[in-house]
Amino acid sequence: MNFAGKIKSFFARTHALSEEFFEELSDLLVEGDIGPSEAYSAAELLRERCKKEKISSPQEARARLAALLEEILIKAGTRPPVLPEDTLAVILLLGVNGVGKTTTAAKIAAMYRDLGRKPILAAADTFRAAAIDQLKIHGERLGIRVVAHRQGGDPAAVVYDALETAHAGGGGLIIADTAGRMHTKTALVEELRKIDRIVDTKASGARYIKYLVLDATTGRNALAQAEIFHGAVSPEAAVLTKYDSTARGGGVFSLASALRLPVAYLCTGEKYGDIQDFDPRKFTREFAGIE
Ligand SMILES: Nc1nc2c(ncn2[C@@H]2O[C@H](COP(=O)(O)OP(=O)(O)OP(=O)(O)O)[C@@H](O)[C@H]2O)c(=O)[nH]1
Ligand SMILES: [Mg+2]
Repeated sequence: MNFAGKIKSFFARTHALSEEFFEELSDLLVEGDIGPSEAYSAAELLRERCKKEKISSPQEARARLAALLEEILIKAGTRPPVLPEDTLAVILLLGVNGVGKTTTAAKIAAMYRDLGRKPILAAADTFRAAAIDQLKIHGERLGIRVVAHRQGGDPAAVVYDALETAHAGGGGLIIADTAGRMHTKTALVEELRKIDRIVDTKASGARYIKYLVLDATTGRNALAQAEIFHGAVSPEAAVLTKYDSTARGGGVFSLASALRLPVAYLCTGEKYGDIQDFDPRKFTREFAGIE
């Protein structure tokens, strides 16, 4: 049985809010990819609230659980930023191999194109030749300009060029794909600092956003990746991909409570339209098996 099925049947079969109920719930939350300490704290907090509010039915307890999990997300902040049209914005997509950075770059570009903006895709993944071609194909399909250099080039130089293009053409929005090799912390920091410096000097007034792309199917591993990137490059928010391929996704609560890292977007497929603003209420209710 998948996680959604398990949580539904747990609340359907449990009649009393006993000690075992909260213990079992804590274990179940861990199965849903919430970190063990966060799961324990959530179950404890729920127990206290149910006692205080004299709640005795599992259905009511579930609604309270959803509410308290939603609070955790809201505390970390959630909405994707609104990008003012008169300010240049640079969006950088970061993350390890294969999480969906390039696909997400294309999705975000398509989304802004549909909003009437003129995004530019920057192929700052210069590590693999195929990565540059992959972004160019997206650009052709979407009718979006792609700034690219040769394989092995300097990613920061690609961003520099994209900034020049944006200034010259008035595009105003750069979405940069980056390489997905498993960075060592120092290499990652160095590469990113260089891009930071370019953006700071060349476009000091720009809105500069770093998104950490995380694959929902990797469960607890995604949190470990987030910890490394968070310490090294301080991403503003996460993008959770491949949510269509998992029924769990509880790692989002750990991201929020342990790292204060909110989720900006949820991706649910390989098509350009398969991206949505992260909705904490909807996500939490689904997680708790309410919808
Ligand atoms: N089902 C599903 N597949 C996705 C989603 N996002 C990306 N993918 C797929 O995941 C695979 C990897 O996506 P990429 O965008 O190439 O990932 P990347 O992070 O750029 O990979 P590297 O550049 O190799 O590090 C591709 O087959 C995508 O189609 C999603 O939300 N759902
Ligand atoms: Mg890529």
